[in-house]
Amino acid sequence: MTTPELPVLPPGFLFGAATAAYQIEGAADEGGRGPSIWDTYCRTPGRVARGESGDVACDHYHRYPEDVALLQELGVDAYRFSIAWPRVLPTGKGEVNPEGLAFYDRLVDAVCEAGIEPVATLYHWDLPQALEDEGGWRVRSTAEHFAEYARVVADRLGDRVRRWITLNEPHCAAFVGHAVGRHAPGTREGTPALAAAHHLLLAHGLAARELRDSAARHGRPAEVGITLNPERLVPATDSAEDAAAVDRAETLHNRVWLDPLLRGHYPENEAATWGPMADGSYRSPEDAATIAQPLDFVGINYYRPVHVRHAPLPDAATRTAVDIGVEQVPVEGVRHTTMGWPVVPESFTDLLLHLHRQYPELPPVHITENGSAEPDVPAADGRVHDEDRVAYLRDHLSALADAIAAGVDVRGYFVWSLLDNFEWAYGYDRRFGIVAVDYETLTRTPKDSYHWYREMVRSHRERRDG
Ligand code: GBH
Repeated sequence: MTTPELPVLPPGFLFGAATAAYQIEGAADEGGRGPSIWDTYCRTPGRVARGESGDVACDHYHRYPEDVALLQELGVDAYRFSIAWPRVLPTGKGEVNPEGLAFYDRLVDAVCEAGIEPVATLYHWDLPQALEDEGGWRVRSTAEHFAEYARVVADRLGDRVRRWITLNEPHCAAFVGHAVGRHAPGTREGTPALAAAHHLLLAHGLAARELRDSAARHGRPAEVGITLNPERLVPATDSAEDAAAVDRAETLHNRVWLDPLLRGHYPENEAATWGPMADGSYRSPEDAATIAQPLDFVGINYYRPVHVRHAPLPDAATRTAVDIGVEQVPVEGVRHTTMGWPVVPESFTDLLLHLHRQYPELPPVHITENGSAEPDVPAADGRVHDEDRVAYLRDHLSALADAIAAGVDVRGYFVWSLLDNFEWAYGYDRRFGIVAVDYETLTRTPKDSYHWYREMVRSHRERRDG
């Protein structure tokens, strides 16, 4: 393996790996789990490539001891996983399912016994279907039920889980789910998508309170954060029109989350971005303070830059919350992954510096996801020589080190993903794992990138201890 130089991160920096429940667990009908909006979406013809679903996925629900052993061998400090709300509360509220909680109990025990810190995400897109039937994220009651769920989980796991992530990428849950329609529930709406965004923020705030209350009641430490996917937005030209397009896109992707979370109000160009769609009818005056609670950290998922230009608006009658007069343009002259995403490590540095300058109040950052999907062809020797992924990880960790050197307070990095898994609407053929999964035999095979990352973590620790 060619590892010219390994990126150097500061002492105390945390290394981890990440996964999400619906993408790896399988066992969709076992252990009393209720259906989620992703079960429904996957069963709707034409939604997911080849009609695939998370029904079996990596069968992590049964094979978690093997996966924890892989993490231990990898030598990471922390493991970021998500808890499936419909396993804990099959209809999203009311009666707790003891079997569901018991699974996470066993998982957390195994992770701790391996000497790894468990970092739990409460919501990685698997809303209980019963709550969707009552309006889902479009209605306020879903945020209240989320808080109840947060309390149940914190009371049970809070003796071992110290770091909590309330939501993963609420941008995708709100806008890809309710406006683009490429994620569950798969609708194309205007104001209801903006209401979903607001109720996700509210859910975060209410849950943050519950997590801290639970910790205080039990006399335990707790750190609360949220994971966002802010975009590095680059104008296609230096025209004033494209600059205005970037400004609106910044609001749709970044400011609509960061302004309420860090500053207690929505961005001032809300009306310029959404017009009458952002009527605020779903907001109540005390929500701002609930949302803007102090954050112990913010999680950032980064994969690629997005280049955009001005575009005409569709008819008012068909306009959704993502129709803001902006269109994406291809990024030329760089390699693209199997997701069709351009590989531009410098823009990772740029994004972090941009956020750091724009939000002086930004709390410490954890990179909660970064990685790449590659066509990992197993070699004759039985190994997977994924040198493109090794280069991606190395170059992005260097870009991260550059951002830290320039003053951004980043405390940790979680590679996406430990395992090849169910890549949402793309199904199983997009592979992000540092461990290959054979979906017929469910055999796990560490790729070269796994060995490289292991070496990276080892050399970091040696520097720290040595
Ligand atoms: C993350 O999402 C997720 O947290 C993780 O579960 C996932 O496996 C991983 O990254 C890799 O994709 O608006 O129709 O063009 C990635 C964020 C990127 C999801 C862009 C939605 C846009 C869909 N996403 N994508 S669309």
